[in-house]
Amino acid sequence: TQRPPRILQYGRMPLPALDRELAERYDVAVLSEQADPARFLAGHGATFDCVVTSAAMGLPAHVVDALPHLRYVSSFGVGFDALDRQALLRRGARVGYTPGVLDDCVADMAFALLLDAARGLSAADRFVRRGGWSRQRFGIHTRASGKRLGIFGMGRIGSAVARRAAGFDMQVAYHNRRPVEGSPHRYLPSLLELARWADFLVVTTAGGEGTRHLVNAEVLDALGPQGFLVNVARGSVVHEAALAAALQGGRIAGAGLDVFEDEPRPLPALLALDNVVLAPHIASGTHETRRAMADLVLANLAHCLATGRPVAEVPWSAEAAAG
Ligand code: 8YV
Repeated sequence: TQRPPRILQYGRMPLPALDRELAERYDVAVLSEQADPARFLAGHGATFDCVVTSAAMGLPAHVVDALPHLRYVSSFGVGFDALDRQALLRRGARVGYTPGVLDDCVADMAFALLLDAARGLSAADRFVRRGGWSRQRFGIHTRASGKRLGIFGMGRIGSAVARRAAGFDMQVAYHNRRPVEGSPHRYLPSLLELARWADFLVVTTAGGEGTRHLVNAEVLDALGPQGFLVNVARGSVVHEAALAAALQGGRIAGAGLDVFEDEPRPLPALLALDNVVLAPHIASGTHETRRAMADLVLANLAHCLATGRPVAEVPWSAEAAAG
């Protein structure tokens, strides 16, 4: 009998069942669980040609550089901003990821955050729990239905957000580097114009250097004191300190955030504010979606080993394009 292929797993997977399934199918070493990961890499790096990681963990250059025979990477997630592009291209490694299967759940979360921020749902929950209801009235909030929804990043996830917006009778416009061919939605040629136009600005663009801090103080001021920001993309797209200042000063009305610049550490100033809803990067975190992502991680891996190519390959050239 043949020995199963050797796999270096960078860390624990976002679905525990996948840890078990990988270990059943392959000869897996989990780097994060080695007593001395750096030493393990130095001693055994040359014995691996396959790595499994996740969008959140990424794959830094120093790890790629310690794997001289690396050929395949299978990453759990649609974002690839944390995988070191230069190092992987230098190696000539084929990189698989999991686009498509999480669009609905991420768009659901965008709407959950949007509605929560607009209607003050999390704040209302805190109010009821601390006994506020018997002492005072809960404040009046903002209508979401019928408003203007600006989508920054009209890719697969942005389109799923736009489909949901139809059910809320919202007008939709978007900004991308380029207009999306065939999109029924209004294109605005700058993010600033989109922010000026929108009541709700939802960020669904890719992360990485190309989009870093594009949502800055100027964009937030354009969104204005009645405007709300929702981010389900990457924390790096939003200047978090500028956002905290805008929320604090009432220069925007509120925000809903699933992602942060330095996860798992949201800027402490955000924690003290009642007009922002915070979630711990859970937009894809449903049984159904994480299962579908895990299946694609396994399929990419198996396909690489059988054919030399993953089923879904990272489009490096489109790095800053909408996810
Ligand atoms: C996951 C994500 O939570 O897909 C992505 O890019 O950020 C999320 O879906 C992440 O991949 C888990 O590591």
